[in-house]
Amino acid sequence: MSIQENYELAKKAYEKWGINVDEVIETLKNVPISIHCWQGDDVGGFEVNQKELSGGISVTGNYPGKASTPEELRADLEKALSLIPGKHRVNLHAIYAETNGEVVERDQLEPKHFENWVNWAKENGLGLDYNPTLFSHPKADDGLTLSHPNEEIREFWINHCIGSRKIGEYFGKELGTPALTNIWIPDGYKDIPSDRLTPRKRLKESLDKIFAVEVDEKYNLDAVESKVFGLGSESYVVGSHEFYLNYAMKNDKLCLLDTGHYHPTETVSNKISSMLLFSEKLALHVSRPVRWDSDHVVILDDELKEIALEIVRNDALDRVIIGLDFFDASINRVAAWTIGTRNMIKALLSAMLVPNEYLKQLQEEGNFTERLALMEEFKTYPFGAVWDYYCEKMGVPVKESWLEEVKAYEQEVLLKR
Ligand code: RNT
Ligand code: ZN
Repeated sequence: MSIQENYELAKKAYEKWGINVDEVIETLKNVPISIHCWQGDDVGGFEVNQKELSGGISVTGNYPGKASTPEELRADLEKALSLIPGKHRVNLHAIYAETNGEVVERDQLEPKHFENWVNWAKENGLGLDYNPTLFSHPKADDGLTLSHPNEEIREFWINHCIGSRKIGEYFGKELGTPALTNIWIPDGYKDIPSDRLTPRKRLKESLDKIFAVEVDEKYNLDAVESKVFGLGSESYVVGSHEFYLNYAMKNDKLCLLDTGHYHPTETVSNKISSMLLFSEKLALHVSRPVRWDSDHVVILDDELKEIALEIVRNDALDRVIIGLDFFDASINRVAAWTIGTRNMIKALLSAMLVPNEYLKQLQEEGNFTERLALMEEFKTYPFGAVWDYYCEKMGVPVKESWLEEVKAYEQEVLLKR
């Protein structure tokens, strides 16, 4: 049976439940995923005085073919994007600036250092998002940045963050879609602190200074990302969930929830509805923690599906900004992007192919038997047939055939580096 025939059959099965599959496909087409550039080079970046990755995050593996120039990274991204259905965004970090071999301190970075990225984004019809980089730098060696006791160090990072918001604004203006500029800092302590308050007070003051500078929200949206622990900050993280949740609510900023930044039995899927009741927009870093914040490639697991359901059934596709955040150097990096992003899209599609309104109604009526029965039965509905049709329609490889393209790219490009 052809993809089309399978699709027609699947469509009938869903239509019985009032799901308009053609409409679902139209909706899905317009949901952008922000693809993180840093999977392509193990969070390396292109700084002239490149330092080792720090900040309590870590990439393991040494799969060959890592991108080491902006041209290579963009070529790899283009390859991955050609295997992923839909129009998406690329998420950059300050360390991916292009400075023509010159040393440019992070607090001196300007839009011009991202001109090539912007031109490339225009050519490829992509939006761009941004992150200041507050790690892999001598001024972050103490494991403290915006909350550092030393004022000079704090000022340096404050200025870097202000400059970053302007770079985000530049992206938004040039590309006609607002950039999300997300601040994540590694600040914390390995061992039990004797004072939890003072560093948090300093972080609060630093953020106030960063956001005191006017940047047009039409072009740039600010987000803050919390964390529960990192390597070397096991006992205390200054920018905890409660810290940023309160900060964001009071100051009208976006909270960014990274799925690897909570206690192991705590789920981001269960947080989305609460967040949406109190703020217009919410940002996500979809990642996969395995026993810890390990940043494994996103798979189509129960939590990913639940996150997608929470976005879809709460009608929040334009309120939740979906970004990815994983870095695995033990497998082909183009494949890592492709697998992770396709899975995110699959999860959204599968969430749209559920009679969400009817299931809500059953819950309201207290009919938990039918609720459970249907939720389970829908797990084996022919979602794969719709996914295959969607890939074909969007002009990207169907099923695992994308892997052949990655293998060829590996032979022709990656292994020759
Ligand atoms: C670290 C945070 C952060 C980084 C990126 C590189 O734990 O998740 O988002 O992964 O900024
Ligand atoms: Zn993250």
